[in-house]
Amino acid sequence: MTNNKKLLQWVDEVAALCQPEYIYWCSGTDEEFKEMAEFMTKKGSFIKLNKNKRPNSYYAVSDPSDVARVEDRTYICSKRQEDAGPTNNWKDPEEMKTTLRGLFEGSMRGRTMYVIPFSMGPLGSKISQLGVEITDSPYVVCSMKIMTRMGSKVLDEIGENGDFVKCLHSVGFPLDEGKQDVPWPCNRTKYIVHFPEERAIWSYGSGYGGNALLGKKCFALRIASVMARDEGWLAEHMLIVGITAPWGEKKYIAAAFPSACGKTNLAMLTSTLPGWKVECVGDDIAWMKFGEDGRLYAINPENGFFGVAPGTSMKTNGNAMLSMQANSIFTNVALTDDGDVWWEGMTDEKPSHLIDWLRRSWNPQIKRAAAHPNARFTAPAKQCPVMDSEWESSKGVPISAILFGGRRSSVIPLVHEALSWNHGVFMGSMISSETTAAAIGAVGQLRHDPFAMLPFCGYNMGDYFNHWVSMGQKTEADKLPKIFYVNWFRKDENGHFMWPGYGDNIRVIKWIFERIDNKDNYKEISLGRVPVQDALDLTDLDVTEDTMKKLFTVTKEEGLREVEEMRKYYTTFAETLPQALTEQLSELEKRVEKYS
Ligand code: O2Y
Ligand code: MN
Repeated sequence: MTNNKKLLQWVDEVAALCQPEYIYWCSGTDEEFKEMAEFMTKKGSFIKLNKNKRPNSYYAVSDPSDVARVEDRTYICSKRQEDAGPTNNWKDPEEMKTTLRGLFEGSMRGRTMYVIPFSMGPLGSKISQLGVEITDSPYVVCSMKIMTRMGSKVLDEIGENGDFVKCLHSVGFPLDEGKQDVPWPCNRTKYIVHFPEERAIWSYGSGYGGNALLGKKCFALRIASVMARDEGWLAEHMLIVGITAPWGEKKYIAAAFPSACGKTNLAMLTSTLPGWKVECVGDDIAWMKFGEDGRLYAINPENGFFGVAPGTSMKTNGNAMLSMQANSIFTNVALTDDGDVWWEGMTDEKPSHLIDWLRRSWNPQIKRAAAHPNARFTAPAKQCPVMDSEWESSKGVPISAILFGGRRSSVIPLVHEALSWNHGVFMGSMISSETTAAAIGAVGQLRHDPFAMLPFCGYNMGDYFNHWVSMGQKTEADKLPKIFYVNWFRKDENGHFMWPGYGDNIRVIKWIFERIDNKDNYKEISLGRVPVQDALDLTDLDVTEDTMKKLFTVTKEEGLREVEEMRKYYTTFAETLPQALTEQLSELEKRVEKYS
């Protein structure tokens, strides 16, 4: 237990408001996970998977209305509306608290209230941060055990006087007299609310992923981005990997892609170039601080992966498949007749019979998908066969390059390098991606997603751009990571992808590795620096010279259209847009004229 007065008082306050039947302080042990999972199994919320196929692993399906993050119900309740900015939903914090108190009042009746102390990042690291999630969902407890370092050891770290981020969560389904529980309790009313000045999160009505596992998007991105702005560091939606060259030299890179652009695949890439190796530090979030040597050091604040299952296979991401062989939770995938899981894309041949995510009998003649497109696996990071030896380093890993990218079928080259830090910040602000079936809404529409942070920035995006510009002034230019923009998704005139992607992306990373060392193997085009002919290692790759040329072609019309689109988008940020970015836009326009 704890003597921390602030924590004890908060737990009392929440209990008085939510009126649970019991209060349980989570110890974070493996035994506790098993007991909790058995309890969920008895209740009908979990199905235990075949232990010979997936030991200590469980299957859950959500309510069909609770399947993804709810961006339109996500709020940044800073005191001033301008601090939330034009891209976030905002409400006055006091008004919002009144609404939320009304919803949370009695919301845990008949349930157990779990207190989960957790650390984002390795315990004891100066870059890590501590939080406590109070929840009425045992599914959240089991998932937080995988996704964070949690339990008694974190209470010790918080100590008698330590601070922590308050994360309050309720599924909003009280078990009043006579009311029957359901396998996936939730509420049609949903609120995912952040109070950045108070460093607090209140989440109501959803039990799913980013809405409920509050350490992830809510804390590690929305609240942490505010902490990072205030304290001079970066909390980013980025994977982190270590790249080892055949001669043994290693460099670390971080990369930001919007959701559904293959971040987990890049984080665990199996190289097709002999001697080149990729190892994983993290697949979704990076916290980066300057070290004493003036370089940026990154940690992965998470302890597990919450990855999209559909499309993941031994061919596309064998390391992810191996990470989830045991001790994992699967949500909204399909169940096989022998007690294992399956999803679209897992195998070439579909099983002859399944129970789909809506608990209906399924066979391959049925046209609808057996797994939900946003179905997830939750797996411990330490089970990934290619975790980097430094992935839990307290100091973090030194970052030599930052990659931005999106899903663009035209215009954006396979890779281009920024001409300066500010040009790199401009490239981050320029990220846009074509939507896929994994998200609600029309497919193939271009959505701006600056720094892949649009749904995750806890403050005004214009101020966020300023923060990035200011980070470039905190150290010497040659100590800053070099910045690149990649696009694996360019299509030809017949709509076919021109670049093979997956393991072959190492060829692009090899060029980036060489550019970090200032190898003179580039030329300048309008958008930035691209590889000169033959600088990309295409050994044993079946891509024609013509295709390679097309992968780097940006016509004058395309360039000018991009400039116009950015000029229009930038008006969103009005006077908060840094002058440095307006200048970068003018420079780009001049280069489009010059190079076309
Ligand atoms: O739909 C959700 O709740 C999950 S979203 C998610 C999960 C893991 C990593 N990234 C994301 C994302 O949307 O970027
Ligand atoms: Mn993500």
